[in-house]
Amino acid sequence: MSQKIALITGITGQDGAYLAEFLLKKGYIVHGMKRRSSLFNTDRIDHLYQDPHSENPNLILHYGDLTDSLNITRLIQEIQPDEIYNLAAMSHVQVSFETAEYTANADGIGTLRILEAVRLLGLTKKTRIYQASTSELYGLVQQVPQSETTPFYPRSPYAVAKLYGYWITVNYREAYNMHASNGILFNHESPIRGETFVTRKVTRALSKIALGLQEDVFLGNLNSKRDWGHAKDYVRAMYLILQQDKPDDYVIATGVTTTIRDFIDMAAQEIGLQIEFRGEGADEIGVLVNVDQDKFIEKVGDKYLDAMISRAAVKDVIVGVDKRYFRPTEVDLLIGDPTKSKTVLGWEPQYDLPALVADMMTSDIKLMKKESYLKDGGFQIMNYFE
Ligand code: NDP
Ligand code: GDR
Repeated sequence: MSQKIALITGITGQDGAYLAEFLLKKGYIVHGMKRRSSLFNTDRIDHLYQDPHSENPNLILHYGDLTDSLNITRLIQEIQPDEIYNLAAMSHVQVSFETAEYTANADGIGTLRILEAVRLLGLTKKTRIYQASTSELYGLVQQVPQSETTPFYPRSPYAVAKLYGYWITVNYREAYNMHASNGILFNHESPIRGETFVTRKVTRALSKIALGLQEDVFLGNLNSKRDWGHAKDYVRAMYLILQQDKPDDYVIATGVTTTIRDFIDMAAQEIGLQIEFRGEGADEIGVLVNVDQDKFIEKVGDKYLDAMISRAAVKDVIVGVDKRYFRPTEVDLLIGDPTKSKTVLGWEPQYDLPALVADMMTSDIKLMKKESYLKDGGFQIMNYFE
């Protein structure tokens, strides 16, 4: 059988990187669309990169942008993909309030551009399309837990743009008989999650705090609840959706929901730090009250222990709230019902939340230790604050 050909938009993002790795292992030829940027932006896929001069590379990157119809049409014509995974998006909910028009263009109309290109090129029988839909569609939730039949109520320009993407995918499926499906994915995270999403912001910050590279971290709404899974499990679901005989829409979630506050607590405990939260709303703080010394030494090292014990002795503040991170309209509670994906796709996540937290903390401690060595060696380290 000849090798299957996939096109991944958003290949330089978290999901694009995991999906590319997954499909390459399955023997696919993977084409990825990346945006031109003034710095290299392929960190997440560099380990998969093959020199284009090598014989028959299986990973091929192309410049492109979801806002450029001609580019998309030309790429699809050249590549003639069996499967398109449309993962590219301006994916930050809070940023979408500041860049609403661009978000609508990329996340909403961008989806239309792909569907229409496949139709115009006469590829409706050959090319299957996966659309990266989102639990943000449920927004102000109308039902708990949320399933494929729960009505949508989007609460941000991002979610409204994705609502268009969802429905135009359904419409092209029904109007032109296309194999086009939505994965309604709930939040999924990993060690390569973007640094400004809350989980990664927390795991990075706690790692830096433990290593004495940072004093504290400021966050927004600690009360909201999310259903968090591991991105590695979620890209497997994307693949399974496109292997079905019939196109359809699926919720991918764990069915467990947790507050941001509890996530911080779990991440801190993973390295032996105990945080107590005091106060409410914008006045809430998280203070360091205890250090599990054996755990801290095992996970972080003894070099940094005394400093942490001293901070715990005075109940030092390590988490603060900054109203800047509050959203004009918030999504308070997400919890998905993955029954359909489990029964129809046979999808089962391998990571639960504790395993996800452990994976992220282990990785960020390692990453920040590198920074620490650089600092000790007299080199400047960057402070990537939001
Ligand atoms: P990331 O933000 O990590 O990656 C987004 C990708 O899209 C990056 O490769 C980015 O390129 C690219 N991109 C952004 N704008 C454009 C554009 N105009 N043209 C072409 N490429 C563009 O997102 P994730 O990997 O986390 O998510 C993948 C998809 O799934 C997104 O569509 C997201 O909205 C959706 N989703 C994500 C969930 C999650 O919890 N992670 C849950 C549900 C849905 P660059 O690297 O240059 O910025
Ligand atoms: P979300 O993820 O908006 O659910 O979108 P994010 O991690 O940004 O926020 C989750 C919740 O945490 C609260 N929060 C903070 N969020 C950020 N980013 N930074 C903070 O400092 C902070 N403090 C508290 C937020 O208010 C929110 O309630 C993600 C993206 O990947 C989308 O693309 C995807 O569609 C959805 O998940 C499912």
